[in-house]
Amino acid sequence: MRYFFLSVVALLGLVAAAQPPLKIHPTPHELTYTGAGWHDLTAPLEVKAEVADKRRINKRQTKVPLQRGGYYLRITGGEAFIVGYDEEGRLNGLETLRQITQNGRACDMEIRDWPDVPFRGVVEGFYGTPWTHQARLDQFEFYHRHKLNVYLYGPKDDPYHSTPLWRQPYPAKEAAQLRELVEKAKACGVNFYWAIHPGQDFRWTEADRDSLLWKFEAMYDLGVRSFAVFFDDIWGEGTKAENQAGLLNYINEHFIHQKPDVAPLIMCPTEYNRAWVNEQKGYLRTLGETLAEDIEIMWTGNTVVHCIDRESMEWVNERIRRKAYIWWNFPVTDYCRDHLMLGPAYGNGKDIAPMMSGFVSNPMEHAEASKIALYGIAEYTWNMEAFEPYTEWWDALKELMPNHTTALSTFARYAQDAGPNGHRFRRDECETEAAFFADKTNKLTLADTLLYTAQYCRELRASVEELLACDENPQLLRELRPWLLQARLLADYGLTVCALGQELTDREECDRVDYFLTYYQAARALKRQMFDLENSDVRHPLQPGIKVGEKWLLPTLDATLASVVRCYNSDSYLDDLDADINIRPFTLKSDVPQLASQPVAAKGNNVEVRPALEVVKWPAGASLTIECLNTVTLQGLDFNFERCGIASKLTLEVRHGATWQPVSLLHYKADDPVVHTGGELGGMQADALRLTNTSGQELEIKLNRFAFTTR
Ligand code: LOG
Repeated sequence: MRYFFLSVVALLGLVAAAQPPLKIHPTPHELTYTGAGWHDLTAPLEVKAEVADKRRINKRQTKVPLQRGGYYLRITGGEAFIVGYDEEGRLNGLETLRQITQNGRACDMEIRDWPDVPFRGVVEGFYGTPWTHQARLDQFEFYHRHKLNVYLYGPKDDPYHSTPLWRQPYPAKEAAQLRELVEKAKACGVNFYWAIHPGQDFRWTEADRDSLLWKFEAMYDLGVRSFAVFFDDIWGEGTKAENQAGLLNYINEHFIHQKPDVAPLIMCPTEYNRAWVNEQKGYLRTLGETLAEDIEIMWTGNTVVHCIDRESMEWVNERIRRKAYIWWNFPVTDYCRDHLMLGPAYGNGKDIAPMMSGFVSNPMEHAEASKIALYGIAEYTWNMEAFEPYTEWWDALKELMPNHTTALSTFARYAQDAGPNGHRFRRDECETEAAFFADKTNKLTLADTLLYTAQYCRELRASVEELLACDENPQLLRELRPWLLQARLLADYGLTVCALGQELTDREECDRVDYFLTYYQAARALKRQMFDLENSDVRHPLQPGIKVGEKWLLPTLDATLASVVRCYNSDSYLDDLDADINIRPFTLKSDVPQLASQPVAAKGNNVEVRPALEVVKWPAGASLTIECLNTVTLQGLDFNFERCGIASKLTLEVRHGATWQPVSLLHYKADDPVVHTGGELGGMQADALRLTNTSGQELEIKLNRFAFTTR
């Protein structure tokens, strides 16, 4: 009898062990199994879900964590009991229960759970095409499933959020959509914040103050109950700390506090990162001292795009006299639109939860693809200790494409980095392979390199084919498509480079036709196709190109090709082939630090420097130079630095041969910031162009556009 009993227990244990480990996302803080194992649910659990009575927590509720969003969940037999510390906690508990039972199974257990950071979510705060209405509705469901509770609406390119139309009401269609969004967010347990960005043309007058309040009232009527004011990326009058604080305190007192159901105000300062802080001016300290205590202050870290650690939190919190509300500029790609950021959300300190009041991520304009990072961010902000970036990353890919996860992961490993960019924010690409190749002690021979890279390229090629033809998650595939096409060419290029190398190593032994030159031409042709794709209509109009594998695979292949070609050249008396087959028609050089790594792109006859989004400080005497690979004939040139009257402060010169020749600059109208060139430019031959700040003073500009056309 006893033996029988033991074996039943052992069997039950086995059954329990045979179950896949339970994955609840984000990972709960405390989970205890109290029963023998998992069992099929023959009937739905009987669920009782309540909110704790905070004045007198009753006996059944004693285990609820006393924290915003916290909940206690118990499953016993056919019953589930949930108590939330608040309504949010109750919803969180219900979501956990849904995840536990989603496969029609249950197990007796007890969970005590709460978020590490009270406010977690997303700030739609990027430049470029705002998310669609449908994408936003869908995001809120995703946030609900991942216990994210904040969404800040602040797309820079919504004219009613920013200049020029922030004073105007939304047209009927947009208003109706916003109303629907607010309702949907509420149903999903997400606080919908509506942000205004008035600082570009704000006049510190009562009239403008009232316009702002009036707009908030109008948004309140649409259902909005949470508000924010953003003062980022502006200059001049609008940036004064005293004025900003005065205005916000006024709004706080006369609007926020007047409504019984409105959340605390959030503001984004002008000096929103440490690199821009001018200690003498004391902007941050003034905000810290004068801004009402209950107004939250956003912060992006040590630079615009940066990971956050303890030291940087201490630094800012001391100045603003409150816990910073983190605006993390990841996975946003508006400053590197030719790249995707599909990698894990690694890099932030795991010991800083108590030092922040909120943490929101600024995503890519690709809403579906952004979920890869958001998945990890949800985990990080809920349970920092348990956060494993690569595990969450895999789980995210699996949620997005359950049937093609491996293919998606292979592609995503080459689409993680931002490429060279003004913010100098870089991410890993194929970290294990890259480290293996970089480790000199591995003594990789050319044959090894060819063997490994051919393998990687085959895998990439196969993954891309699988993704291009699959019908899972069409929205994601629409977003990824230009980069998938580029990855296919990259993989083909890699395989061609490997064939070329193989040809070289085989040469001596065989007497068959030598295909070296054929493969060499094929490699060039693939480079040409990659270049053409970047300049084709597949790309987004604002995108300077379409880049994948740019950090590790492509340079590795280029280096392999170069060494193979040099080797061929050295023992061949027939040819002297070019070892660098990259097509770089224009390159940019600058001693303006913020512009030094700004890319320049050519599409047909149009050449354009990638816009920089933030305010650029251009030192006196510093220049921006564009070198042309081949001499070009200029047709026209214009630029917009968002500064009226700036033409007289800059000098444009064109070089042909050894001499620099000046070109006149002018505005067509006094109130139009666009700078045009004089008639002499058309027809000029150029090897290089140079624009210099000859005003004798530092200039603050916005690189909205710098473009020229050739004949
Ligand atoms: C903007 C933001 C933009 C981001 C990344 C903040 C506070 N403001 O440089 O709209 O998406 O950087 O490019 C910003 O980050 N300006």
